[in-house]
Formats: sequence, C-alpha cells, structure tokens
Amino acid sequence: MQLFKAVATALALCAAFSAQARTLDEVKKDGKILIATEGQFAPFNFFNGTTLTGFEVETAELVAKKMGLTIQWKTLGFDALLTGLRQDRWDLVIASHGITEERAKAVTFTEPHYCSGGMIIAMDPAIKSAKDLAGKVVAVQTGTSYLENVQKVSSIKEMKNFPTDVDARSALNSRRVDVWVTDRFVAKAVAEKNPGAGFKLGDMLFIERIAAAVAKGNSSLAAGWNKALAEVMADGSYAALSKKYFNEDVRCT
Ligand code: LYS
Repeated sequence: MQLFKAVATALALCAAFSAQARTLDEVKKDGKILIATEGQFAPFNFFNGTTLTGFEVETAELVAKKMGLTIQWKTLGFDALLTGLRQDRWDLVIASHGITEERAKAVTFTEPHYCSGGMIIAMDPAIKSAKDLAGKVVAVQTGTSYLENVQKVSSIKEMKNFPTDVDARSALNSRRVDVWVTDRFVAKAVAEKNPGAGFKLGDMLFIERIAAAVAKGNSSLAAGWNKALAEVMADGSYAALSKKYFNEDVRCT
C-alpha cells in the first residue's frame, strides 16, 4: 500500500511536470488561445479602466483572428510570464520581450512584431548618453533587458530595480534616481503625455527586436503565429495599428 502510494505520487508529479505545450492543431481544435501579458507597459499592453488594450494586445487580436482563434487573456507580473510557458500555463506570451540569447534558451521566440530599444531618460538635460551615466543612480524594471544593459555600464553609481516600469518612472519623477532606462516608445509617450513633468529623452542605450514567445520547441504554434503575423503585416492592418499608436511603422526592417 505504502509503495503503491509512493508510485502514484511519483506518477502524478511526472504528469504535472511533463505537461505538453498545446500544438497549433490542438489550439485550433479548441478555438481559443490562452495568451499572457503584463498589462502595465503602455502603450504596448495596459489597462484602460478595466479593458486590456495597447499596440501588442491589438496586434495579437489581429493575428489570432487570422488564425481563426479567439484570445483568452491573462495578465500577471512581467517576471512570471516566460516561466509560465515552461509550465504550460498559457500558450503564448506577448509582453514586449526583446529576443535575447539567454531567453532563447528557455523559450521559442516568434518573428518580431516591432523593433525598438532601451532609451536614457533623465530630468537633467546634461544626462544624454551612456558616458553620462557615470556616477549616476539608474532605475530599471526587474527582469528586463534594460537591467541587463545598464549592468554593463560599469561607471554607474547604483542600479535600482523596480517591480514594474511604472514604478521605475515614478522614481525618476520624484527624483529618487537620476536616470530611468525604458523602451524608446514608452519614453516618447510619457514625455508627450506629461509635457510639464520635465522628462528629457536621451540616446538609445541599445536596440532590440521584440517578439512573442511560445514554450520551447512548440514549433507548430510559432509557425502558425508567424504565418498570420506576416499576413497582417502585408494586408495593411498592422500598418494602420502602428500609425494609430506611434504615428509611424514600428516593424523591424
Ligand atoms: N523590452 C524589454 C525587455 O525585453 C522590456 C519588456 C517590457 C517590460 N515591462 O526586457
């Protein structure tokens, strides 16, 4: 009995940890795709009241429609998004992840849906480029490519981590830090929306290609997504969306 119990427990554990990512066919049969995002990164993914929206959310809606799918959204902390793919808690993540070597070890990236990069933002107009970060306190969101790239600037005084990008921005706004590094389109939107706040946009610290991700090796779902993404990029609907949000086309060229 004891042995039986132990074996049963072991089997249950195996099943829990070897849950297989759903293939394109399985997702299509269901008709619904479960997509996770952060919801705290305007204008890419954010809440307008209680409605999840943003450039990436609307891009995903276009892509899913081409695939014949409806999206069931899940929002949670940036840090947990890619990990959830490994545990098959959702089918896909779209949350402004830059394609990095490190992340590509753990997940499979789709084709990029926009190109951007980390920008230096400060209140002091003298802080513009990487060399101006010397001796400065820099705010970044935890788990981001901003953190990774700021870490490489050895001359900085200190890097402060924040759970969300909004928190990192607040730290600069209240002058608890000298610099905030975030996405260039996020920075542009914040500066335009708060013209009196005194945010000065500096140089780009690095550039990156931003893509959705599926569980490592889920090539059928990635291929299905890529095909539909190519279609919305060709039929004018992506271009219209990009113009609405950024007044320019943000696709990678
Ligand atoms: N593009 C950055 C990265 O890849 C930021 C992602 C979004 C953070 N809210 O880490």
